[in-house]
Amino acid sequence: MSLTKGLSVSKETWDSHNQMMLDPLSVNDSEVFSIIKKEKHRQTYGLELIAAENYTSRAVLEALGSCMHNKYTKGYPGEKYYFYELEKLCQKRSLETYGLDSEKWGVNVQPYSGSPANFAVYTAVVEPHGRIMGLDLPDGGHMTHGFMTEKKKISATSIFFESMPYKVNPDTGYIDYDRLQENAKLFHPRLIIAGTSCYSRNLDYERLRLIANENGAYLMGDMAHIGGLVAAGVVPSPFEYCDIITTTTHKTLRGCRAGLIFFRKGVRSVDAKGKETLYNLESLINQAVFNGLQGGPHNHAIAGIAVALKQAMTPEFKAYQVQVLVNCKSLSSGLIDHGYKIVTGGSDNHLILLDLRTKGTDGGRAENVLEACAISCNKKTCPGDTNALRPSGLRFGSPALTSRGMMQEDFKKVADFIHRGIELTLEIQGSLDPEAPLKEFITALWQGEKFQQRVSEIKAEVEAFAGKFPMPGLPEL
Ligand code: DSN
Repeated sequence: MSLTKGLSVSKETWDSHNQMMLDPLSVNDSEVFSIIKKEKHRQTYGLELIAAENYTSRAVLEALGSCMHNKYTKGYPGEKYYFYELEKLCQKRSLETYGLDSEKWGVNVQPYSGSPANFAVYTAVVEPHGRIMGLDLPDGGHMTHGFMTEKKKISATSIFFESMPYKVNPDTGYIDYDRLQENAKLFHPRLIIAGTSCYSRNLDYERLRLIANENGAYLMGDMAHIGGLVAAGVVPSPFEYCDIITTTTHKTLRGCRAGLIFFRKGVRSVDAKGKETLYNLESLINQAVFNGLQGGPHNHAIAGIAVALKQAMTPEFKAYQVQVLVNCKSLSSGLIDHGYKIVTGGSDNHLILLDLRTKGTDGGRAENVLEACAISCNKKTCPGDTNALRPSGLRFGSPALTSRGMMQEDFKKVADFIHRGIELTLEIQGSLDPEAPLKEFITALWQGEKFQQRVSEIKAEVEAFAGKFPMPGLPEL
C-alpha cells in the first residue's frame, strides 16, 4: 500500500515550508543560533593561542556559505560545464601561490582536510602494510604520520601501514636526523614524512631528501601548520626537496577547513646510463582521493580555498606572516623573561612549546586554568616526557591573534596574562596533596571560592584586552 495514499499537503503547511527555507538562522533555529553566538563571543573576547587555529576572512566565509555547497560535481574538472571553472581556478591559484611550474607540479584540491589528504597519499603510493616513517606524535609529529603506542595502534595510518617513528633529541628538542638515518637503513621505508604539528624549528629538508634517496623512498612534506608561512616565503619551502606535499588550508594559510595534495610530474630520476624514470603520482593520487576514499568534492570548500589563495598572494598576506613570526618571538621572549623554559630555546615559526617541568607543574593543569581565564592553548608532551598522560608542556601559536591585528607589544601583554594563569595554577596545586590527580585539581579550580575570584579577575582583564581587537569574519555569526 502506498504510504502517501489519502494524504494531501495543506496550503498553509506548504507556505510555511517555503518560508522555512528562506528564514535566517536566528528565526529558523534559535538553539543553534545561540550556541554559535556564544562561540562568537568566546572568539571575540578570548585569547586564541591554539597554534592550529586562525580567524578566516569574511570573504572566505561568504564563499563557504554560498550556493556552491549545493552542487555535486563528479570526478575531476572537465571542459563542459561552467562550474568546473571553480576547481580549475583553485588548482591554478594553488600552483601560483607556491610558485610552481604546472609542467612539473600538479595539485588535487578535493581532500576534505589534512588527515584524509595524508591517508590518500599513503593509499596512492604505499602498498597495504608498506612502511612509513614520520616524526612521533609525542615529539611534535601528527597522528596521521603513523601514530601508535606500545599498547595500541591509534591512527588508522598505523593500522593499514607499518609505521616506525623518528624522534627528537630529548636534551635539545631538535630532531635526531642521525638516528632517523640509521633506522631508515634498517626499516627501508617506502615513504618518509617531513611534517610537524608541534615543532618550533625549521626542518632540514635537504637532509630528509638525502635519507629518502638512500632508501629509494618518497619524501612527503606535510606543511599543514606552516602552509601560510611557506606561501609568504618566510620559512624554507618543502617544495624544493619533496615529491609530494600535503597541507590543510585553515591554519596559517587562513582559508576554510579543507586539504590540498601537491605532487611532482615529469622526471623522477636519471640513472648512470641516462635512462629516465618518470613520476607516476598524478593518476595514483587522483584515484586515491576520488573515488578511492572520497565521493563528490566539497565545492563550497574549494571556493573558500580559492579565495584564501588569492589573498595569500598579496603583499598584505606577506606582512601578516612576517608579523606572525615577530609576534611568536615576542611571546617567547616575554615568557623567558618571566623565567620559563621554551623547548629548543625559541622558535623559527609560528609556535612555541613551553616546558613546565622546571616550574613544578604540567600542561594539563595549566591548560585548564588558562582556559578558565579565556586563554586557549594546548597541553603537549615535551621531549623526554615519560608519562604521556601527564604532558609537561603547553603549545602556543601566534597566527590567530595576529589575524586580529595584534603586534609584538600586545604579545608581551599576552605573555603576562599566561604567566598570571600559571602562577594561579601553582597556587591551586600548592593547596592540594602533591599526588592529587588532575580531576581533584579541576574540582579545586572550579569550586574553590578564592580561586574562582582570581580566575574572574584575570578573565575580566583578558576579555577587556582581547575585545579591543576586531574579530575577522561575518558581522553577526
Ligand atoms: N589539530 C591540529 C593541531 O592541533 O595541530 C592538527 O590536525
